[in-house]
Amino acid sequence: MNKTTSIIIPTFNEHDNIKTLVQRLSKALSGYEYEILFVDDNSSDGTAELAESLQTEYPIKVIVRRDKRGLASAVVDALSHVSGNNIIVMDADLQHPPEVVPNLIKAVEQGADIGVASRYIEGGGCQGWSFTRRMISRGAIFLAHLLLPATRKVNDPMSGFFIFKKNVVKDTHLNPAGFKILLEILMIGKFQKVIETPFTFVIREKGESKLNTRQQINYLKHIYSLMQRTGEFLRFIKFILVGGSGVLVNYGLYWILTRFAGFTPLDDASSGGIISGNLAMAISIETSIITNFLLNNFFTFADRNTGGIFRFFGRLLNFNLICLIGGLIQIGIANLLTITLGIYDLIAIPIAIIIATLWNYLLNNWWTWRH
Ligand SMILES: Nc1nc2c(ncn2[C@@H]2O[C@H](COP(=O)(O)OP(=O)(O)OP(=O)(O)O)[C@@H](O)[C@H]2O)c(=O)[nH]1
Ligand SMILES: [Mg+2]
Repeated sequence: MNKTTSIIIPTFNEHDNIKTLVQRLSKALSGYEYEILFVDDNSSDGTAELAESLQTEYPIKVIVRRDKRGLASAVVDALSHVSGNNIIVMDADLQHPPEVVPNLIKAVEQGADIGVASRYIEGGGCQGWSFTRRMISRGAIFLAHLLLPATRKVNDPMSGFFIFKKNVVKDTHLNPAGFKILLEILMIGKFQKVIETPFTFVIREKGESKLNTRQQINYLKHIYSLMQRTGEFLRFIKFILVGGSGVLVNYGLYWILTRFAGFTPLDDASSGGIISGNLAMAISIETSIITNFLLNNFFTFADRNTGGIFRFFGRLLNFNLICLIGGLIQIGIANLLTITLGIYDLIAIPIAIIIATLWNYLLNNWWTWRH
């Protein structure tokens, strides 16, 4: 069994950091079998040359890419050069303390397929971050947890410091845009167990940050691309189709009850339509909620429809509650748009329906059919 750990380190103009990095890694990893792979995107400050000069003393490979840029794609390219079965990814700028690497190796030894050095568990943190950067980071994680359910197992799916077994990415096609390679691996890779180990993301002392607004927009594109590739976008479309079928059930049943089953139509006030018509409507609404629930349970969320009869009824209750609040949201927004803002009702109501539908989808995805 090959026990080598391959440490992939993407670099772009990190000349002033890599010597210290290699020295600290070598100290932290004495007694371990390991190799370091620098993937450099043709830095102009001599990073690759310095890395090559360190090869005489340390187990280092240097890959230089002359026609490409990008952190995540650098990691993917490096994968075809690794000789170890366990692969670590980390930054070159010492923000990922090399002393944490043995803890990541331990995670794999304890049976994890993926080990994440996490800022957002007990004992972890971010040094010197402004309130805004903290909020952006938390918001990015929230978005991933909301839209990409497989990431919910991990508190810090945005971490750039992690380990994984080579098998996790075997026969997969990784295609990340931007910075977030762990996100790609969590969504596309094959794994069972993840262990997180805490670390503090320290301040960069040398060299410059390459994280910019463009990377943050790339992140949104990456989430959308993952939603498409993993079927999460299709799930949303299915939910909408099921919702459409619910409208037909709702309307159709009201028609049957009031025309053929003895209920009085709502507009027939003189012969008791107010009570009987509303009752027919309430029965129709609840029936459509139940048919929507069944279709979503066995179609839209068929892959997450686990557990016995109690879970089933628990979900039905959740679904009812969320749809009820969704209805109130629709009424609230429609009132706000028309009465307070003076918007034409036939424009206001579709807007309110879209918002309520998003609410229904996201909440049910998050809670009723929790992954
Ligand atoms: N090969 C390669 N490496 C890159 C590229 N962009 C960034 N890196 C490396 O990826 C790591 C992380 O980049 P940073 O700029 O430090 O990003 P960050 O740590 O998220 O942001 P800061 O906290 O501002 O430093 C560093 O080792 C960079 O040298 C790139 O386009 N190609
Ligand atoms: Mg950095």
